Amino acid sequence: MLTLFGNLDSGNAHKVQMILKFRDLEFRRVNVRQDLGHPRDDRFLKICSMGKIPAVMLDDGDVLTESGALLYYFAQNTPYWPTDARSQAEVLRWMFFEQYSHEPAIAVLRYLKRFAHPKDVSAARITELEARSIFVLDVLEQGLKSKAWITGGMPTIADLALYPYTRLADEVGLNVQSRWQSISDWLDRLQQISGFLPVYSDGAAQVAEFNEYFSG
Ligand SMILES: N[C@@H](CCC(=O)N[C@@H](CS)C(=O)NCC(=O)O)C(=O)O
Repeated sequence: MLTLFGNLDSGNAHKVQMILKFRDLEFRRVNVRQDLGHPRDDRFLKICSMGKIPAVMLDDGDVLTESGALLYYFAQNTPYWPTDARSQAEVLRWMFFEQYSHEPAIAVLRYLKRFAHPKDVSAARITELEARSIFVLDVLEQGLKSKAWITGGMPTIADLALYPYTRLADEVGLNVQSRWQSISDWLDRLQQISGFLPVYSDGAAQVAEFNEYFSG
């Protein structure tokens, strides 16, 4: 069975859960928790030298990391990864935007507001990230104005990549429903796809705690 290393607070891990559920692929989850320092534990670093979740161990023991690479891998031969080069480039364009602009604004803001120790968080940094988060949501709103999905008429892994941290933006005081109508409609649309897994939900068939898995 596939093994996903990640926790339920992580939007990056949630992207992988989403594609696995859409693909109806069974997996177990190892609960790798940032608040307990698990990503930098030597035992985890042997699996993922980058020290980040999500990571997926395939049936043959091979390990793949990075949420975008995992989305790409599991979307092969499905409508979530289009077949022509221009459409693929469009999907990648939005996925790079997610990794370079969207996630570093909203996910980092969420991390600082929800999980970091207040002494490590400056008001100036919060103000800067709030402005960047508003900017990326404006970009996404523009992108979704005239289409159902971010790259056109069909949902792709670009939508899955953008979903979790956009959905979680309300946790940092960015009320998507009242300010970004096209994004709000897109969130509703995605949530209606058969097999959709809501944020914070566990799609795993089995869950192992970190120490349990690594002592086994
Ligand atoms: N580019 C990576 C980012 C992964 C990432 O930042 N993961 C966070 C949790 S959401 C993490 O593991 N942080 C642990 C750390 O940096 O110590 C991806 O998209 O998978």
